[in-house]
Amino acid sequence: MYPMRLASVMPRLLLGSVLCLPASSATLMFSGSGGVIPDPGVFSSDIIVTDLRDLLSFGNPVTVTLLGLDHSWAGDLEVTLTYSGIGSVTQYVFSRIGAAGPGDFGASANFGDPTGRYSFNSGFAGDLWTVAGALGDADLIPSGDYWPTDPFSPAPNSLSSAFNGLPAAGTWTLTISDLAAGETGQYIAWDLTLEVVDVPEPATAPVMLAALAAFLIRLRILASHRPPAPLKSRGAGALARAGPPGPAWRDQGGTLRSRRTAQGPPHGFHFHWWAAGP
Ligand SMILES: [Ca+2]
Repeated sequence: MYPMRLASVMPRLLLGSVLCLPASSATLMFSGSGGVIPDPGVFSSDIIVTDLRDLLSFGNPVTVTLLGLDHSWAGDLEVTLTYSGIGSVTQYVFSRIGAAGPGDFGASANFGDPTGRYSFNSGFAGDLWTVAGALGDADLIPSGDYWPTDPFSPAPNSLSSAFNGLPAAGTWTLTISDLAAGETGQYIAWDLTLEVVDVPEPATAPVMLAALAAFLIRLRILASHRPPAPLKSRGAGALARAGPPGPAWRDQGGTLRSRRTAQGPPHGFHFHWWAAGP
């Protein structure tokens, strides 16, 4: 029937509506475990992501947050994030803050702000090297939003964009190394925040436009099919005298009805239904 045909193409109509929307993102947050950082030595923690969406292909979709980080010499530490899925990518979160080169012990300030939240994204405005460099060896680096850095440089690095376009699914590993004996620390946990594609990006527009064209063609074909003419009814007595409404009308069957008349009790008669066209 005509209404059912229209219903069958409604999902394609909705697909056409999606075409008009710009790309949008969704935020995923995951937590990994913490622990005591060996002195010297390496502590690592994995987060397994199974979400099937991809990271944004633009901007800075990756943020790392260290929770409860407490260490008595900031310049001892090196932190990296590694993605293992389709290939493997490793980026520095920070490394030996304040150290100008190998053998430099770096900033002596402490991690250990009571609020315990140090967050890193390449788009953040906080300069950890400048903040730590202005503090003494008994001072606490304040929690905050800082940009990530490579070894021996205070400049922002590409931690947050190096994974752009990759599938979120995979193993994300945080590695914290204490590179100098003496002065120790630990952290409680870490958070991984990922911005992923939530609807098709503009890059997929050609494919989606082809689907829209196919939908419009199908809609035009359906529009050329006029809906069936309404059924007409005629009593059996009238049929006996006049027949169907026309030569192209088909008998759709009859039903038994009853009618009360002024001359006597109710009596039954057949009611036939007719449809126009073949
Ligand atoms: Ca140490």
